[in-house]
Amino acid sequence: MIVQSLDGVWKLTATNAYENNAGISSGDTFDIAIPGDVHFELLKQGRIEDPYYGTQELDTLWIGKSDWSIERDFEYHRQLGRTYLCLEKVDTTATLFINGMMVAAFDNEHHIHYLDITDFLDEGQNNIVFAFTSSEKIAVARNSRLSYPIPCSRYPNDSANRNLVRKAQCNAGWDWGPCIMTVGIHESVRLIQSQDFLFESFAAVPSKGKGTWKLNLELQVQSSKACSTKCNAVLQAKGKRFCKTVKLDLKKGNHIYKTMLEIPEDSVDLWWPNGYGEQPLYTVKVTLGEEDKSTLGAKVGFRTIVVKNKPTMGGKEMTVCVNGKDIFAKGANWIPLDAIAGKMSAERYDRIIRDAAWANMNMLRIWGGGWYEKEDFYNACDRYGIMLFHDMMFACSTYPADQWFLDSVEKEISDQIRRIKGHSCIALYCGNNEDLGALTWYDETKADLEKYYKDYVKLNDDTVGRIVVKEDPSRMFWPSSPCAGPGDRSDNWHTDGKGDMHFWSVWHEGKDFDEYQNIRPRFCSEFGYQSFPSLQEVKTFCPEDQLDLFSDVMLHHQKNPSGNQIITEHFYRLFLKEDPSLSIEEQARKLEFPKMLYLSQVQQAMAIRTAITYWRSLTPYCMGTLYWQLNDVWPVSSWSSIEYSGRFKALHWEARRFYENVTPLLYIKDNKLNLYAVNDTPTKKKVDVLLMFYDYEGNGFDFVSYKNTLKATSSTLLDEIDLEDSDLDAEDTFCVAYMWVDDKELAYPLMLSKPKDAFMNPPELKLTVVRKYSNGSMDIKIESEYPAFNVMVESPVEGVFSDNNLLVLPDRPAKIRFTPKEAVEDVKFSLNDLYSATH
Ligand code: BMA
Repeated sequence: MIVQSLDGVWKLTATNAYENNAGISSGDTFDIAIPGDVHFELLKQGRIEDPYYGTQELDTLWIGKSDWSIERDFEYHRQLGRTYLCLEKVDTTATLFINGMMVAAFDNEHHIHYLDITDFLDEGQNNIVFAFTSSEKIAVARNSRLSYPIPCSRYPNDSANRNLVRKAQCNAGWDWGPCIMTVGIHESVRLIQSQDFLFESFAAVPSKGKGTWKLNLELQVQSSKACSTKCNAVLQAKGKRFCKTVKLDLKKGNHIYKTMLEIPEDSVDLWWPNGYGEQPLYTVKVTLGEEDKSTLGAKVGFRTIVVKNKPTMGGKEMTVCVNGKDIFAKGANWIPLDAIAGKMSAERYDRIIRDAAWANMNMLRIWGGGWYEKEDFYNACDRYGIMLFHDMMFACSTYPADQWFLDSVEKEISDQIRRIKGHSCIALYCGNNEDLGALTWYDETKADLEKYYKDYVKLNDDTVGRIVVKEDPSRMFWPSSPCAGPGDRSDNWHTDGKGDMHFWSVWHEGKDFDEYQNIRPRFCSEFGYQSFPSLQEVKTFCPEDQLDLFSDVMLHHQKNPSGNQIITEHFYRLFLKEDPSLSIEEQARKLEFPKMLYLSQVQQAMAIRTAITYWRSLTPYCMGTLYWQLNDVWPVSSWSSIEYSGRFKALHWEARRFYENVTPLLYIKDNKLNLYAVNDTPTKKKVDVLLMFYDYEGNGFDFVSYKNTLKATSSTLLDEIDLEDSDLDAEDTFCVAYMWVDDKELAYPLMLSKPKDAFMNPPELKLTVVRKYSNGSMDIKIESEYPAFNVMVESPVEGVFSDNNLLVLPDRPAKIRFTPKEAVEDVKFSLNDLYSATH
């Protein structure tokens, strides 16, 4: 086998440039690095302004409306029988020419191609061209030919009919994302020469036997003729090598060949989700061929994983069970890493997945409006023990059920499942995001629900589901998120007893945070609350004269039309006394901009904490919470807990606390203060808990202590205090639940009234750098005169804090560490706290 990379500098031509203010005309040519995309390249060369800055997204919309070609010349010398062109993530509608001859046409970004191009190649110089037609134009043309409408959800600034082209749906714009209709090839382009066959890929999926592990190997081979060959599989584990050699009789064409390596159970250690143990990964290599050999390798983790969906406790559970242990799924929803594919990198994937694991998450849901992720993403999830709830890439829409579409989807699903199923992190597959619900969203569908439901079933159950199960029967196929289970059309936005829920009544319907306590979900796979980015983040896209919530730029970076209003209106429910003579917008306009940014983040953290605290207290009735959303594709006001730049919002700091494996949970419901202790681990835990009551001067005036042994995977009610009957003065009391478990001390504060009614005092915070290390890190101490809540330390230089969003009590200063990216002499830290932001 001979591999020749075609990566490197190609030539980009604007073959049909749409009207633009970048001075680019049809026929203009540029260099382009492949893998890469047009936006990334033009930005890198300074040909377009940064679409993430100001309102400049609008100035780059023309790129997606234009046609482009990407081409290069290359040397080729035939040495072996056949030559194949290997392609992935060709984005999207394109025709491939080699030496002027048409080879193939593409219109699904999620397809993987191994094209035998031997007969198109010349000895010596060759030319390869990908001629891209605007996906947007194709989508609009397809729409005009439909015999009945196929509606999808639309966003303030979007590309029409995105549901008629198979590319990442959020490229067309979303309620947190810009419209950036990428064009390009996002993975390496390779030519492979081989004698009789091409060993395209293999997947290694472990299954448990009696006292053994079976490593099921599936090899995908394309053969130019019937022949027989040798297959040699080697697994390296704990200093041992396990091998198997079999003879394979290859048939002409594309086929899957199966073989299996069986090893004693104790020759490998188990792979566990984050928080439950280690994530050992073992290397397996498969070699095919004798003289002309091809070897492919993979890393595999040994674990069993099932999703239970049995009728239990009066409904239907959704419980992830790994190695026989039920796991409370803790995490968030994942959207693509960046709106511009060229900006994604292995380092960024590693950092953000590590940051999810740092926050005690063990699961992410790959949301169906993005794409089947890059290998770097799955590898990071395998390494950090982050399980995946994996949607197939359909979201918030109806889709065609015509044969051409079904055929395209069939190849998409089988290509992708074959590619990803070897990853230990994948827990379950799901048909789509909200498409079942979307059937009731549009006038067209409401008018003929049964017709659209039939189409939905044809695509989702009969095509997507069928292929998923055929390609990987080792995982559950969950029909849609949310849903109550196969064939059940319940409204899982509001019905809570079965399957997974998307609970949006607080954000989209404007209910109070208490509303989270009015449902008892079995698994809540989406619920979110927006916040603004931090001031430093805002400054990356907003000029000084636009630092105002209602400026054009800030409004442009808020893609949820009611977003700012929902956030600011809620400030007056929670934090600020209303001025009845003014409207909420007039009041909000008077607030200081930086304070609003901070306050919105504290508010978001409170919302999500309220939900998760209550739902975790329902363990094991509820067995999963995945908030919306972990990350951002560009700097924007959104539901994320990590900003585009990677900086944590208050919510992400809070997530590490509310997702602790063993933790106190404190909440008020129906005017009763509930104290729970939850234990997610598979073993008993001895805990000491102290519930301390303080006034706002900081005096601890009462306490109750508890000693308990918590059962595995359980939630234990330690106390319920009726606030009505107690003599506690809610407005002058907050409490802190302290827990000592293993070597940790945890502290979980709660105010007994709304912050706006609490008698908080100005804390007079004092920050001191108490120690500096040679690597530039510094230890910081924060002291206060009076109790200070949600203290956020910010640094003007880039770096990492060890903790933030802190509770500082007069006799309990906070101590954290800051490690700047590059060593600096002094850092001028700034501080925010709840009192100062609201007075
Ligand atoms: C959910 C998601 C997304 C959306 C989010 C916020 O339901 O599935 O489509 O971004 O709501 O509105």
